[in-house]
Amino acid sequence: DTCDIGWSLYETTCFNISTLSLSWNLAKDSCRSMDGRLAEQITEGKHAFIQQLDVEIHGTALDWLWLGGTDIDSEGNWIWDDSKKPLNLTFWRPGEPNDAGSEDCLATQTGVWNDIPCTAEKQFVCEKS
Ligand code: 2F8
Ligand code: CA
Repeated sequence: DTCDIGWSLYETTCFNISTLSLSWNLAKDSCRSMDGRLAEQITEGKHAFIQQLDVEIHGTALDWLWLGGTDIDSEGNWIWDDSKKPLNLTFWRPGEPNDAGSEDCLATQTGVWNDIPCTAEKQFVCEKS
């Protein structure tokens, strides 16, 4: 198996970390426009792979990266947007998710998750088979 240029293979899935920073909704659209989706159904292995890719690209200049989770439809009920499945395994930083202000979209940084405002403009992780 191989991936397009700029995408990296983990198991049977190709991953890309965007150079653009976009709101969560536009990030979702961007992944879909590439026949992918925001990364979701995160396993231990996928989580570790994304973290490693982030460090390869950004070194220590890390910021939150969008993943495909949201509780925008029902506060506190986190789902993967594309598959509509509930989050199974989670990597919340202690104290998260806290909906501080209003935070309904899932982001990852240095191996932990946080809910942040969906309007924040962040780089994002797309995946495609
Ligand atoms: O203390 C945790 C808290 O820190 C920030 O809010 C002050 C984060 N907000 C953003 O990164 C936009 C919260 O998501 C986080 O819970
Ligand atoms: Ca938060």
